[in-house]
Amino acid sequence: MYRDHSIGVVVPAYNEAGFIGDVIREMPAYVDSVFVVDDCSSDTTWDDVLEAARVDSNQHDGQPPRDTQSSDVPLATDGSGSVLARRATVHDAVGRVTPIQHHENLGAGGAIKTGYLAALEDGLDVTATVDGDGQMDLSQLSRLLDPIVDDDADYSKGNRLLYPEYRGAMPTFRFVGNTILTFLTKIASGYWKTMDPQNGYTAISHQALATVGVENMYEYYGYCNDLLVKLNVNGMRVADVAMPAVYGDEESSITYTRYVPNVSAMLFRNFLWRLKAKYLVLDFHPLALFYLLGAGTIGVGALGFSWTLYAKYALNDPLFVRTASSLLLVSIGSMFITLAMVFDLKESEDDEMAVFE
Ligand SMILES: Nc1nc2c(ncn2[C@@H]2O[C@H](COP(=O)(O)OP(=O)(O)OP(=O)(O)O)[C@@H](O)[C@H]2O)c(=O)[nH]1
Ligand SMILES: [Mg+2]
Repeated sequence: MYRDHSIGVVVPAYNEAGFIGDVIREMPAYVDSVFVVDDCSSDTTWDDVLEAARVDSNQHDGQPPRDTQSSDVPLATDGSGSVLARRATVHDAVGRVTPIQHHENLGAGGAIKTGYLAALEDGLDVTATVDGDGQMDLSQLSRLLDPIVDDDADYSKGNRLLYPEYRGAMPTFRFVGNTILTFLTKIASGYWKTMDPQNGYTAISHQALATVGVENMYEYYGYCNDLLVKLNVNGMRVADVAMPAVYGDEESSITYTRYVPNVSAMLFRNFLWRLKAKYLVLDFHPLALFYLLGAGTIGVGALGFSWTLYAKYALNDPLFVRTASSLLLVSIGSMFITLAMVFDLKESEDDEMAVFE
């Protein structure tokens, strides 16, 4: 228990032999349940998990088992068992560690989703996510839990970009990819002050987890970005907690040239869904129309400019009037979009907080 709240930690693990054991053994004593999800590793990750769970359970021997309240959230079923049972085998807990094995490799987001489903069933007050490669400093976990326990936020996440010395620790190619996705996620999610949206060090309240629809979570690497959009539509408060990143001996397996386009496409779909759900269906705000009008006007302006160039070089028509009209349309469209962004920013302004050192 942490300040009278039961705490679960989801640890996704894929080929993390040599790292995962330390993550489990170093889990703070106040954590009640650890859901380690082995994503069909081909190395000794699973054996390491069981061994570390036994060591951890011996260390915590004598502590009374946590009194779990049963979840008030029924998990979706299709007649063949729960979503959780269809995707993974949940083994008996060894002390506070519940080892879970995927039936097939489902990726980092897929492993988080499985862990979230297990945490929801257990009805834990707060569920954190900690990677199995040791990149997250566990002494910082309480800083993610505090905003939720204090009821200042429903979701909190690490932010490795707030201070120059933290940013400096990030390799350049990652920093560029992160900056692009930070900007796109601001637009898509409506959390305009939130940075470093790919940060997998997070904590979420039971209520928020029950609300966001875990069954439909995106399973590729952009799962954190996807979650932010869903949190925004549901009016959840987000805390961005400044913290350093730890880069050690682990090997990066992210292919940024695939990652950035894939996540960008998902964010675009999510953005359109958010506008529709938040501003047209659940409530109404003209900003959704401003966005559409702005995009349409810019589109017409751009087409007009292409025609202008064609007319100039193929038909030798004069350039000036057509160019001026196209530019005017692009400017008007940009004004509509800026206005929409300002309104959108205002809408979620009170739902965002930054936690500094
Ligand atoms: N690469 C990879 N990781 C997975 C997969 N399934 C679960 N994971 C786990 O998801 C977590 C995050 O994956 P990482 O590859 O470390 O992603 P990252 O931390 O954003 O990127 P790095 O900075 O390269 O470590 C780790 O704990 C992995 O073990 C998978 O299919 N592939
Ligand atoms: Mg990692």
